[in-house]
Amino acid sequence: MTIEKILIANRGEIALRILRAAKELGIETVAVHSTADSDAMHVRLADQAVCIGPPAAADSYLSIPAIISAAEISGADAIHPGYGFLSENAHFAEVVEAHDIKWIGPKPEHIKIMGDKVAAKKTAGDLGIPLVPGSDGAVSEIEEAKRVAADVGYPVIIKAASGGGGRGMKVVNSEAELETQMKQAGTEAKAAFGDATVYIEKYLGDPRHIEFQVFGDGRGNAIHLGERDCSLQRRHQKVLEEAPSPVISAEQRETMGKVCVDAMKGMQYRGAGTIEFLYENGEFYFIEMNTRLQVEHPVTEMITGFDLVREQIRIADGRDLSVAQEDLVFSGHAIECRINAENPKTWAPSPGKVTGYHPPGGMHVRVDSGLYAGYSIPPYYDSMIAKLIVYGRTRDGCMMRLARALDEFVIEGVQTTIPLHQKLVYDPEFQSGEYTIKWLEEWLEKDNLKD
Ligand code: MV4
Repeated sequence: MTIEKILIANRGEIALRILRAAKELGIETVAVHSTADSDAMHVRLADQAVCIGPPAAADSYLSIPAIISAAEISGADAIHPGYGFLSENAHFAEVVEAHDIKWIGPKPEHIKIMGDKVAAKKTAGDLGIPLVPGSDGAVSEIEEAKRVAADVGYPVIIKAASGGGGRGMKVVNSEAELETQMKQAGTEAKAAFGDATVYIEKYLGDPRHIEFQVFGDGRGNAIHLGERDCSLQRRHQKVLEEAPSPVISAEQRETMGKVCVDAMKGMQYRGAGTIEFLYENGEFYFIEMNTRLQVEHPVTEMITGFDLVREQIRIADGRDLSVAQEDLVFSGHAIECRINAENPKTWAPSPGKVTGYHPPGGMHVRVDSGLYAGYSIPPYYDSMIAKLIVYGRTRDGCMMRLARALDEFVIEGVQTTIPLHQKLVYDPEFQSGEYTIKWLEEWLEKDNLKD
């Protein structure tokens, strides 16, 4: 290892996750934090900590000058961005590299391409990944929009090129609605992202969201680590993720995995990535690629035994991939529950002091969290306060263990989404594995927590 000291440009559970991987590699760690996070666990566990600004993320965790200064002052020779914040900011990646600091992430050019959803689709298609049928690039003229929509058939969906994560999408059911919706989508995209560019896709009515974890060395070698099923979402926020998907066969995994690996080899992708698909009637369609470590990465780690953060650090240090595809074995089942400090009925954030904390333990139970008794959850950031990840040899065994672990989990002083997960894990439809992206919101509508 030539990396000796990593600055972690993040907070919360992911800062701890990175810090742990670094420690296990014998690498020193630098935490950065806002004034609201002085008492945070990542600050306590790091070898060094630098305060980078006031509570507002724009002035601290998103401040490139503050973070670069912290790296220079502390002598960090690498930066890991975690997820969110600056993790998919290609400009930040370039600035880091321009300061001779190793960027623990993909090549800036690839972050840029995948951030532009039109360029991402073109790149993925050219590399042989199956796409959702739709426009060949951006659409600006209504006549072209009509042609594309008639071609793929209604309903269609209009998406913002600079969007992603579900923001700025419009479903259009007939040609009569197309023109108004096109204008509306463009106006909203301009207001939200500063870019009015939109594109059109066939609207898939009831797909699953399945994503493949990939890794490249930046020199044309790549592997995949199987898929995660992230269909259980509410308002584009994932609630529970599992690996493997309950509906993907070993043959399909191999076929799709090869498609992903060949594409990553073709672009000489570096580091960790996630290729997102919609899956319907046995077919996969590319929608987006994420050029970061994802919140739900632990379910992949549980079924492969492969440390994704350790690999990210090794790759950033110029080493070869530590495993060959043939050496990877997918075994058993893992489920992750995102535990948020929220009112489980209204979803209103519930920050405040954690008066009591008892995480579950036992075999195959992992809790990634920066919580401790006496900690005050600040109101300025994401409400996710813990991830409970459970492994079992079978999906049924995994769900039984999850129910047990949720029952053990005590978080006092703030409201959490633990009760929601307790209901979910006992639901027969969830247990059947036969759910799609619409299922959770419909299930929540049925007043599941209000009795
Ligand atoms: C779609 C779609 C149906 N058809 N694209 C939402 C987030 C963004 N990454 C893509 N999204 C969707 N794109 C086509 N052509 C439905 C969604 C979608 C969705 C996707 C994954 C998980 C949850 C979702 C909830 C609503 C809509």
